[in-house]
Amino acid sequence: MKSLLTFLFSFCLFFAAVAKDGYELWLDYRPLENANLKTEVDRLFSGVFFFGQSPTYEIIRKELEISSQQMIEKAPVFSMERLAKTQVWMGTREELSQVLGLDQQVQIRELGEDGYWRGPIDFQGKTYYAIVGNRPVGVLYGVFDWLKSIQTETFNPKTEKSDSPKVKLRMLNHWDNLDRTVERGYAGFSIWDWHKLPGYIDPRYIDYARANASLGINAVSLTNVNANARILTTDFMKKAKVLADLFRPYGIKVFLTARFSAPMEIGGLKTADPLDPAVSEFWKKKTDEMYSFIPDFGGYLVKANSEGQPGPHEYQRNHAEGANVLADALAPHGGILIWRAFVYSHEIDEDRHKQANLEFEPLDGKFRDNVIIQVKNGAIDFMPREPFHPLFGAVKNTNLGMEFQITQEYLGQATQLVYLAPMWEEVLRSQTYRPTPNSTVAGIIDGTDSGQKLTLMAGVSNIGTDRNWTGHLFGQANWFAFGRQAWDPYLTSAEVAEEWIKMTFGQKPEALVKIKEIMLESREAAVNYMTPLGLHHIMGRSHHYGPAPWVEGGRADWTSLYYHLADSLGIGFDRTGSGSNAIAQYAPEIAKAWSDPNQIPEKYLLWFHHLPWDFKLKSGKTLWEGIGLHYDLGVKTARKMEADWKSLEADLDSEQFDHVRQLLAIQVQEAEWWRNACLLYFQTFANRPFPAEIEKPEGDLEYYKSLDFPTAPGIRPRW
Ligand code: BDP
Repeated sequence: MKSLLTFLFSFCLFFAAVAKDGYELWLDYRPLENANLKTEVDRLFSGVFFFGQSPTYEIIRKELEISSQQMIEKAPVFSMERLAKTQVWMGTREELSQVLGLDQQVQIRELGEDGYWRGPIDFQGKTYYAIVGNRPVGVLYGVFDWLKSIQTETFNPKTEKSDSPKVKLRMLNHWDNLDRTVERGYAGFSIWDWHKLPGYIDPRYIDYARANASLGINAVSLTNVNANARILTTDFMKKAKVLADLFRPYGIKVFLTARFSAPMEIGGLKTADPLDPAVSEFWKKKTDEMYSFIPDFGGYLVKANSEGQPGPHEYQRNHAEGANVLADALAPHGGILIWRAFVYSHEIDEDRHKQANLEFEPLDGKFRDNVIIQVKNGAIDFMPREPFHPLFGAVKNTNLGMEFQITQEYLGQATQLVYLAPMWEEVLRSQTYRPTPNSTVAGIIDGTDSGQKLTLMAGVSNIGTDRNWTGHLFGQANWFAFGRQAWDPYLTSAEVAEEWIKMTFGQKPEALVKIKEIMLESREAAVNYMTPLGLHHIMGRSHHYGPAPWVEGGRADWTSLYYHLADSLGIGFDRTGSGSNAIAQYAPEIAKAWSDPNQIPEKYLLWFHHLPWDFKLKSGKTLWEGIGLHYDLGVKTARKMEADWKSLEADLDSEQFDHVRQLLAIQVQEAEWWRNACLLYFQTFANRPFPAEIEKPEGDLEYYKSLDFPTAPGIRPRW
């Protein structure tokens, strides 16, 4: 018995050493196989010299230790002296000023506070490889980029590279509750263990910071936008301070969500009216206290007057009045107030699509300079496909930030492989025609078109306590891609995918090609089997898992019928001039083209138009047939993704392979479920046979309607 246990134990140990459980993320440095590269890396790691001192340099040292051991099975050598035996130089521009030419100093200065330069420097007859930033964190970003180039085998010691982020705040928004449940979280519980803080520091906090820094993510909001005022009490500030102290050397600032009614809930006031002097005094004192614990506190993120959250409307004040009182409290400390534009109310008799613009356009220019309005990518709610939010381009004197959702609330949660970067790329590249004819969403949020200085890209986190952080291994690709696109919104989803694949699975060319294909087709597949041709918001009630186009009753804007409006004549939401006219919130060029069902890109057709079932699509098929063909194509693509993955068994780590294989089998079933349920349901209105080319949905509608998911994850406890 004993020997069996010993055997099992050593087997587990052995297995743990070889199998990949995903914990290392994209920082799982692999042994270098390319001999020349290995020799070069060996040489460079044999003498690394830091020109200054900083806690951030300690982090770099650790990263070099880990990567060197894993890539060349040797510890790096840190030189004590800048010349002898030294190969690599690291430091800030100022620290290296004696060895940098004047031109080079100017060039590096222009890269700004987070930029870096890396490349060869000739000095006194010898060539050194240098990584230089304007601040230590710039050096850290340069080092991560350098290590990435080694991992992806693109490193060339003879060439220079410089880079700097295009967006100032690259931020994760955690929707984590203080009891560790995570709203719309599909990867376990919150990684913030508030109960054990401030005394206990979970090593995960460091690994989390390291992963973010490797992407250039420099801000995190720790708590749910459906906020709990308790986070602003002294006890919780002490806890948050521990995290802020840990994250600081990684260049990451902490933000917290502020509940608008906090002055009443934790301040003992009778009102939260933003124009009441006692309320502004509350926010001022609270904020001063916060900065006494966290001197570089980032600021607050606020959801107000949305989905039942308190806000200024309770006091007949507008969003600017509400935001400014918090912004004024933050301003003396250099803090930023992020106020969300995700506002809508079922009590307002207006298409939900229009409500944010109706509220915010008239307030243009009324927000303080340190306010950023954080706008979701689309006007409804992170649907598998939405046209870009019409607020982008509609205001001139207001800072606008982007909010993407990394957690896959509406895109397969944690059972589906859906690579989200193509969706973000689509949004970022959308032409807004305002403020200039060539303006794009990316140009507005990075300031090139809008001129705004305070820029932000936020992503709702998909991180939890699951061993692999994101539930689905490919959820990591979405965290990675978000960070990369926040750094540079002009990167393509294909190049980002390639980086992530090489860093996660290694260099095997066939695997690279196939995995990239799987990733790049995954989002369109999901749109096809969930909500093709502009359909939206037809998922399960409250948990949002799976299809439920039949949801009706209760709050209208939380039903499916509100959005698809299917009847015996046709389907779709008329948002043109003959309907809600939400289309008029876009630039006239867009409004004009999209008002015509024959000109609008078909991917947005039913988003803006209610059309007869026999409407002719560009393919010559009727709308009813087209809907069927899209659903069917989605299922077929999901099956192809599964088959392609299975063909890679020999090239991949067995644990990674099997994890994704099982989930892809679920994804295929879920794709079939979406197709069958939606087509059977819509057929009750269309009253037409299914197109001959598609697989007939099996089961009957009653079966799909009867499905119930009481244990579906990610729902707010109070729902
Ligand atoms: C929706 C989610 C809800 C969030 C809300 C928000 O279903 O849980 O609270 O967005 O962004 O997508 O505030």
